[in-house]
Amino acid sequence: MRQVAKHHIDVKKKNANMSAPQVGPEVTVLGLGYIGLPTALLLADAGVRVRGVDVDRSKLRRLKAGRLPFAEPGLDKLWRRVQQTGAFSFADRPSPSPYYLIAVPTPRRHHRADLQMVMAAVGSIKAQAPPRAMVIIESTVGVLDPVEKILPAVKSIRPDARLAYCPERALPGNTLSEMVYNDRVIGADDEAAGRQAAQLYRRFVKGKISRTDLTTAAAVKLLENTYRSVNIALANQLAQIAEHAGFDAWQAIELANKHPRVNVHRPGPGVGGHCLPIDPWFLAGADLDHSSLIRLALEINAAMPRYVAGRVGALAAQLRLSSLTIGLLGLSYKADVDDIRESPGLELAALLDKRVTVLAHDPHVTSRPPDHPNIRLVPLSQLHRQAQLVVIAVDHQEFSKLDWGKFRRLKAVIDTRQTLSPTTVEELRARQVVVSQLGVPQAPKKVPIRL
Ligand code: SAJ
Repeated sequence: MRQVAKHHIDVKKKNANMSAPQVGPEVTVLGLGYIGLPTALLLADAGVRVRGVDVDRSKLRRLKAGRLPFAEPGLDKLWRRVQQTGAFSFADRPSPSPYYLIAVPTPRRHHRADLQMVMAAVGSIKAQAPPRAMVIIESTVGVLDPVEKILPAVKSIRPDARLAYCPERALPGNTLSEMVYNDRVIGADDEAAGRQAAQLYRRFVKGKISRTDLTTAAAVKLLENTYRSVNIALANQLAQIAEHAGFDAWQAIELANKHPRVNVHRPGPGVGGHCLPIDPWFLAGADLDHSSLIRLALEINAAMPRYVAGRVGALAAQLRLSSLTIGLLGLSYKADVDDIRESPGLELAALLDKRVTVLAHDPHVTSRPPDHPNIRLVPLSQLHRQAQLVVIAVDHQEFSKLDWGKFRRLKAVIDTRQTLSPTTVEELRARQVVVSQLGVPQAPKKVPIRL
């Protein structure tokens, strides 16, 4: 801590001394996305001079005009505060810096992380990295990638360049708070590199910073999301068993979770986002022969949108609904975010009969998703007028407060997220609306849960 504080004072002195030679930003952040931008702003807010670099010029123009490219609680306020300090600047290429922090996407290619963008970012530093430059990777990569691929690339910049792997672990929707208060794991190829990276993170991280080697750091990150993926797969299987065996999976999970060593996650219409459907592959891909559990969990979760689509078809047939208009509540991949990447709701819409019109409403999503011709993004009032069957795909807070009396043509509701309260279910059934809840048998036992 002391060392960090001293460094901070030194920097201030340097800035005050107008005759000192012009030095570059302390940190260059490459990739101004969901992770890079908040990290850059937190560093700048902590008094570090930061240059944000992105290859997407339209994003840079947007930022320069003072507009954020995505929504995240607290980001707007932080952004406005940092703008006033002048500590954050932008460019489309890096300049000399003691620290380069890389947070670019790593999409999945077959069973591995596609490192193209990481390698391009590392390559872009090559011409101007100063002695002992520190390269920190936050992007999620395969468990073997830091040692096998990234370290050689960093050492080719210059032999004394240092690498640290500090995987991002913040939850979208709570990113800023988690970036500050969560514990961090830093992997490095030597003691000095680990220490140097930890000094930087200490500027804004209030959680514990643990240091380890590069491969363990990658394994920790992937294990966390794999644990979640496997756990959700268990919940999704339980939901299906429950429907056949005649018990309420949500109640069963809630009661099981009272046990001090049990933490079963929640079932749903699928597992979306840019992490959970992908990251387990980056662990399994290192040894496909010994990762059958991980791969099976991915399969179970990936099959959930089809399971829900089957329910839509069955209900439509049961109710003899022809020229079906479905209301889809929720397009984002999870509650209270605007991100539609790998969204189970979109997958579900794509699986429905092409003759079905899907009227989608999501208070967080404002533009129609590309490549989904059968989806129309509409205001809630249109669902009120037209939807015969409504699928709740996301448990946005707004959906727990809906006035179901306004849905005039409603014949059935499929709730995949346990969003409807028992009272609402009763009211809907009293109106002869069929209510189907994922993980709940059609005629559940009438014994209320007593906790
Ligand atoms: N989901 C369920 N049931 C649950 C929990 C989640 O079906 O009980 C679904 C969600 O609805 C969503 C998907 O899983 O479709 C993923 O959501 P999430 O909230 O589990 O995770 P992400 O992808 O938003 O963020 C995860 C986080 N990882 C962990 O909590 C271990 C986050 O901390 C990571 O930084 C992020 O992945 C990442 O970037 O890797």
